[in-house]
Amino acid sequence: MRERIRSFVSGLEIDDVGFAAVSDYRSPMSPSIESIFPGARSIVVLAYKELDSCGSPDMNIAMGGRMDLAAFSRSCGYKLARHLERSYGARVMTVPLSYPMAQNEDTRGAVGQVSLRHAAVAAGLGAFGSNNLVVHPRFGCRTIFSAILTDLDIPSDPPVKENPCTACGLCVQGCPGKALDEPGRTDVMKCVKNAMPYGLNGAVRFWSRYGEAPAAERKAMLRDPNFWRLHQAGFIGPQYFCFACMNVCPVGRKATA
Ligand code: B12
Ligand code: SF4
Ligand code: SF4
Repeated sequence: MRERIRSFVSGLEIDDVGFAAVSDYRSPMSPSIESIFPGARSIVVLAYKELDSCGSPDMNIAMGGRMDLAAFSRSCGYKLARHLERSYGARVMTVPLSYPMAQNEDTRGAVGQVSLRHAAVAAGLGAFGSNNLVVHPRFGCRTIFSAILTDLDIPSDPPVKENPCTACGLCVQGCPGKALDEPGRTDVMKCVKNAMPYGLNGAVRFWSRYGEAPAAERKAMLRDPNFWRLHQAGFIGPQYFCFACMNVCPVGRKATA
């Protein structure tokens, strides 16, 4: 079954796939898989190499490439889920790239329903690097994951033999937000401030100022590009303005899918 699923995945032009038994998935902060999908037994993790867009100095092009990947992965995940249902009589649930995600006081909006990095590691698709990203042996850090939970009983793929991260330190030094200085931990607030200026925090700052501003200043605020960016985020969704920790990494630099 594993090889037949692999071949279906390859036909969808997905770059890599790994399997993890639910019992091998360990993510200390995330909810249990049982609480999401009672009876789930394995996680099919899909890996997608980012296009060179993510290396563009123009963040609109970089984010556009990520949005293409998000749309492609959604469609592929759905197709594979239906294939597992039809061909194997499986029960299936898809896990999105990032959103939707629980927004509550406990998680502060920074914990996914399923930690795709921990799932990818359990599925033998890479290991945690010094930037806390999962480094894929061929594609390096420029790899994005999605997953399908299923009640099919598929044992885990073997873990990667060697961590592809060489601990060169380029990602830690190259983080413009200084969010990677503490080993094994990303300072979420520092990363968000630098990488998502038009996310929730940016919106709260803008509307708090707007609420207190006199009429003339309000008019000026609405004619400011900062507001235009927030408005754009309202219809295209969250935008990243930093891809540095993926880009500076030399691992898999020249990889093609
Ligand atoms: C919320 C979120 C964020 C938040 C919070 C990040 C965080 N620290 O968890 C913010 C907005 C800051 C963020 C930033 C980024 N994100 Co983000 N994010 C997510 C999301 C939706 C959930 C993550 C989560 O649940 N975290 C909470 C729990 C799991 O983290 P944790 O238990 O504390 O584990 C951490 C540490 O313990 C450590 N760790 C655990 N074990 C080990 C072992 C070793 C040896 C080491 C060194 C570290 C280590 O690493 C973990 C991450 O910090 C996932 C998608 C998903 N559903 O998984 C994407 C995801 C993690 N993001 C991703 C990416 C690419 C980014 C950014 C590069 C932004 C961008 N331009 O895309 C930055 C990178 C920041 C970084 N270097 O850590 C990718 C990572 C791909 C990969 N190859 O690893 C994911 C998986 C999205 C995807 N579908 O592929 N992200
Ligand atoms: S996305 Fe940017 S700010 Fe966030 S950890 Fe990576 S390099 Fe640092
Ligand atoms: S840049 Fe260097 S230290 Fe950072 S993840 Fe890549 S190989 Fe590891």
